[in-house]
Amino acid sequence: MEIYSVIEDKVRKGIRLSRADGVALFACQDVAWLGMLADLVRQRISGDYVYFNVNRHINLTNICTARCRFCAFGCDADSQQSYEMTKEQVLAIAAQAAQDPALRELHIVSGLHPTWPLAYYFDIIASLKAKFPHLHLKAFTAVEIHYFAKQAGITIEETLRRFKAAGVDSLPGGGAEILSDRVREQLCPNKANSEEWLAVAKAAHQMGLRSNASMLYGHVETMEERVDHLLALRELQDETDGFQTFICFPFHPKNTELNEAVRRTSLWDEMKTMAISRLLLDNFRNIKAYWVMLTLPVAQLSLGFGANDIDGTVSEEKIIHAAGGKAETSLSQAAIIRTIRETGRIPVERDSMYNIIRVLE
Ligand code: V47
Repeated sequence: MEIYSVIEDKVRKGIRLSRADGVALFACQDVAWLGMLADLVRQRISGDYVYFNVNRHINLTNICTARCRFCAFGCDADSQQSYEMTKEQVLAIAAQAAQDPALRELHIVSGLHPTWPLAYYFDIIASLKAKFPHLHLKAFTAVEIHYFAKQAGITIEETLRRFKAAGVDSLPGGGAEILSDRVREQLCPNKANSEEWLAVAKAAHQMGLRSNASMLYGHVETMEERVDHLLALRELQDETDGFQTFICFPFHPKNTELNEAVRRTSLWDEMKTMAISRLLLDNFRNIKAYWVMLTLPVAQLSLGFGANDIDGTVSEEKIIHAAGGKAETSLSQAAIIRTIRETGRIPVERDSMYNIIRVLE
């Protein structure tokens, strides 16, 4: 049997795909077939529900010591674009967002600030928790946690333990980029490496903090490196079952150092990558089509390529818009619900742990 018939047979029987299968899938240009297979797995794992949540992004600062070559958001302290939020500003943003009684989550991701002490972050988290105990705080990527621990000279476990005690409820999935030291050496040598990113996720899961996983693709990586990235996540998920969702981020080159060298990848590649992620990550319940990154029509199309989650209302996205992101910076619940309904699926409002708030049959 040729490899694609073998793969289809495996998917239909629920047999795990191998590395060679993953590489073969990336070489396949039959995007309709890939979508059909991914949709079959999506249907089997999560049925017709498509999840969204009501959330607010807050980026405490864009000053960043890592200065990754793919990032247009981070800058040096003396840049004209740099900003730092005070605790009062953060609380004011949260208070304004919390006027919407539907708000359930604050998503907090920032640059790696050179001088802010760890106590500053604990204070912000503890103050947010005290004022808004009903809000889930999804805060600090594995890269940030790794950086904070190093700065403070304490272990990853101790850093996570203190953040959990202060009020962090889960970790967002950013900073994974491509888990390959070759790629990281080229793109982001000044932050957690592959092993360190995975070690933080594992430590978080082991202490009961769930996290998300992501992949930033469409830059200097090979297809084999995409497959190895997905398999590294799958292996850790086998061990901990602590990842809630997987998100793939197509690289946006505008205003980054790579703008001249790399073109934004195609819609074709975006759909293939979405589908192959769904197929390889057989132990992930949720695949998120992050509309901010993809734009809303592409996020909608992704629901036919394995995705079952469309993220949230977001409000004021900064990271992707700095890199030329074309989607809105915020969406109403009505727009999200309409987008899901147009696909014939059932919109489901969820909380940050994927508990169902309401099913909009
Ligand atoms: O870590 C940065 C990526 C991430 C670019 O966990 C870029 O639910 C494309 O973590 N082109 C930050 N991607 C966003 C993030 C996130 C967003 C939404 C939901 C969740 C979640 C997490 O964005 C970074 C990096 O991987 N990124 N620059 C760029 N130019």
